[in-house]
Amino acid sequence: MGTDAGDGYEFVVVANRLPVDEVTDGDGPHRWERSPGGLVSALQPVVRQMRGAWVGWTGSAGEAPDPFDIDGMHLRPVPLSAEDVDLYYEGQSNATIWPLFHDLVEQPTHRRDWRRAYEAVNRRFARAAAEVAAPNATVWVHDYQLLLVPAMLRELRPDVRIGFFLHIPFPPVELFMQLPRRRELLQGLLGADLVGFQGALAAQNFLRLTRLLLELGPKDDRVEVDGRTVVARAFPISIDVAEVDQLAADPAVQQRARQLRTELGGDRRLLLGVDRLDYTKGIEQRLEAHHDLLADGEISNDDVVLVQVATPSRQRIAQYQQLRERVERAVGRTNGEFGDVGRAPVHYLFQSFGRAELVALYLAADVMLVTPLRDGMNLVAKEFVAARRDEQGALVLSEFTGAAAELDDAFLINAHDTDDIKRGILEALNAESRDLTARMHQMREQIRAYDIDYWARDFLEVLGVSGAHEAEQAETAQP
Ligand code: ADQ
Repeated sequence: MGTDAGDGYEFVVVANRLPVDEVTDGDGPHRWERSPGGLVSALQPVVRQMRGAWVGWTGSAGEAPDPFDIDGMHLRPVPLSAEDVDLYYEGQSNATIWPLFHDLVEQPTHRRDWRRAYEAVNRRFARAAAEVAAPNATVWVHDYQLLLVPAMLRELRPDVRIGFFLHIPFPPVELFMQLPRRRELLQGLLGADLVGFQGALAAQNFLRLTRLLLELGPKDDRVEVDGRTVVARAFPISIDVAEVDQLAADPAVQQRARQLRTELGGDRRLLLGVDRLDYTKGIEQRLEAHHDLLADGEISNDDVVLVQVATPSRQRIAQYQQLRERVERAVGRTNGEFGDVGRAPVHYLFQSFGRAELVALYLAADVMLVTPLRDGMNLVAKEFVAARRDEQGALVLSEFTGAAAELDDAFLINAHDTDDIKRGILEALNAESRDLTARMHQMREQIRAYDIDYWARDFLEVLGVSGAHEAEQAETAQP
């Protein structure tokens, strides 16, 4: 495979970001490295086996580099100007659709120029996909930045099979109705043959809207549009369980976990939060619950420490800057009120960590706090479970995550109710080791059976891609 093959590629993934990061070592030339993460490692074997391509943005504004091949994938960069990044990405995607699809946890902004840019950029992605796809190829489009792509692509290339997967929640009907140009968005998705969601409720919301807004007649898990059938179903995403499990078995990682515990105060119980710094993740609610437990005397700084890791995210958007300030104030307040010299109740780390360090933190934790106000799935919860080969550790998990539907042996809480978060934390801290083992055992069975490979295979099989399964098996069998 060189650059764009004359007859195109049989399998094409379309996502806002390409599966690579640009790295520069000192003054040397830049190069591309495959991005870490379950989605990329799940799709790569399929892409490779099926002579596949990936269409997406490099993450840097300006001209796009020429198409290139890496790790058996053909990459087709789509350019975004600085203005596109402002309007399409930070505007319409992350300040309109993101908050609205997360149940208005923050107020969305509606702007005509953002919508226009969103449409123009979606068209650019659809054209790029149309150019690289072979006759009758399969194209798999991802996520809320590209809701219009399926219909645009179908118009350009009626021969291809189109799948779409939404990684975030799909809102209830009455919230979706608030969106300007709501019909176009729905019609955009209906360009696909298969629309996948994280949960069954999301698929139902979507199908109900086709009746309300477009007077179609959805039935069971499908709806007829222009003589075609569109299927809408849940495909709960997962993680590369084996990768996390292997890291957790590594003696160096286990040693690091012990070291972390000692550094944090030896005998203190460790509460852990790991999130992108996003207002959907319920970080403030978690900090408030922890503060109140200290204030009520239910826990003490001598016995319990909270480590909150927050990855910097979308830092140019005002709501994210304000969130960061509020979180830092809350941490300062708790540490000021309840800290001792040399011993803080909260360790706050505004940084991104490598996989091994993350797994060491999961292993060191007594209680993992996952308290989003709304979350499509939440992979951190699944990573924590995958890391706990010792079948110890407790997971406090918000009912408003997709993960709660599968991990119902967690300590489930209502993240909108501080008292309920407090209850969950205390129950988790006071649970007997036998109870924790039973719960963790169940949750580990669940995620081992339904890992990221299962997810990709299931979606592609329903989409009618033969060979996806074999591709993964062949990949696993390789030495
Ligand atoms: P996100 O909102 O980004 O994903 P999540 O599912 O929790 O949320 O995934 C975050 C990932 O980033 C995890 O793999 C985690 O390990 C990593 N991470 C978090 N903090 C980190 C840190 N400080 N350092 C290094 N890595 C860190 C969106 C949706 C989710 C859905 C996923 C996948 O919002 O609901 O689960 O897509 O579909």
